[in-house]
Amino acid sequence: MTLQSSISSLVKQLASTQKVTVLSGAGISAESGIPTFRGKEGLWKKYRAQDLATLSSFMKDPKLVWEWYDWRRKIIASKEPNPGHKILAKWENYFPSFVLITQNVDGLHQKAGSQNVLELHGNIWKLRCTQEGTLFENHEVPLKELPPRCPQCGGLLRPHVVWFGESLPTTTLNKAFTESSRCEMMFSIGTSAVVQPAASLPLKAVESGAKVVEINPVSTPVTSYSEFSFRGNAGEILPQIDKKLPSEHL
Ligand code: BJW
Repeated sequence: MTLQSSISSLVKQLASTQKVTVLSGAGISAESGIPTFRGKEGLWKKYRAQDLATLSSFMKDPKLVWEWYDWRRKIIASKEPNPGHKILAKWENYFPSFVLITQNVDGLHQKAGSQNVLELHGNIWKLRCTQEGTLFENHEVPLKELPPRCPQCGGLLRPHVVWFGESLPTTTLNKAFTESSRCEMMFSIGTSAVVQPAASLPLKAVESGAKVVEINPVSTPVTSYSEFSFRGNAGEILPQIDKKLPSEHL
């Protein structure tokens, strides 16, 4: 099947699909210029996850961990959503039920206009007090003081992200599993699908009777059970799907 005939076949099914759930990962922001984690140019090729993305590494050297996050915040602050983010924002108002679950912490889905985003791994623009748990939204780039301190109690602030070995936010995770099990079509976009528990969501969908659509330049564990597997960039494939959709949903 050619790319265009696969897209046409998917669009035929999407036209009568009421419930769509999407799981996105770092790859959807790659075309905006934000590095992914794995793969040739991934962050984990240059930096060790165990030195920068665990609570113990943070407690050992908060300044080092914050320097890395401050550098990433600087990169992200200068980037804009790409056509992939924008189509997903548009689909929120197109499908009768549309849920966007993301592993990304960059906030680009919201910047593109998505309003209901389930952030599984937190948000890099929020800081959390390690003493009292208070959350602060903070867009300062670069941060004035590294590591930053809580303006209320002076405690150490940490990035409000989920590190390895930490639990995902319970309510958000439960919603993500519910929405994966009740959808008719689940998109897995720009994720290597190796980090648990997020990686189990497309599997949950397929086990609950949904069809899975993958968009990724390379194959992943999701490929084997996907009904449609598009080998390409999200910012190119999503606009092609969108272009073929009827202007209004049935
Ligand atoms: C494109 C593209 C384009 C490129 N268009 N696509 C052994 C077995 C099973 C589980 C475990 C295990 N040992 C430990 C665990 C648990 C662990 C885990 O899953 N580890 C695995 C790596 C083995 N998980 C956890 O610790 C989680 N917590 C948890 O499970 O708690 C309970 C528990 C604790 C301890 C033990 C057991 C249970 C927490 C996970 C937290 C992940 N945190 C990070 C950092 C977030 C903060 C930050 O940003 O700094 O989250 S790691 C990093 O990976 C980040 C991402 O959200 C996450 C997923 O990555 P993603 O999004 O898939 O990106 P990539 O780079 O991997 O892939 C990009 C893809 O895009 C590629 O496929 C490209 O091809 C593609 N692409 N351009 C479309 N234009």
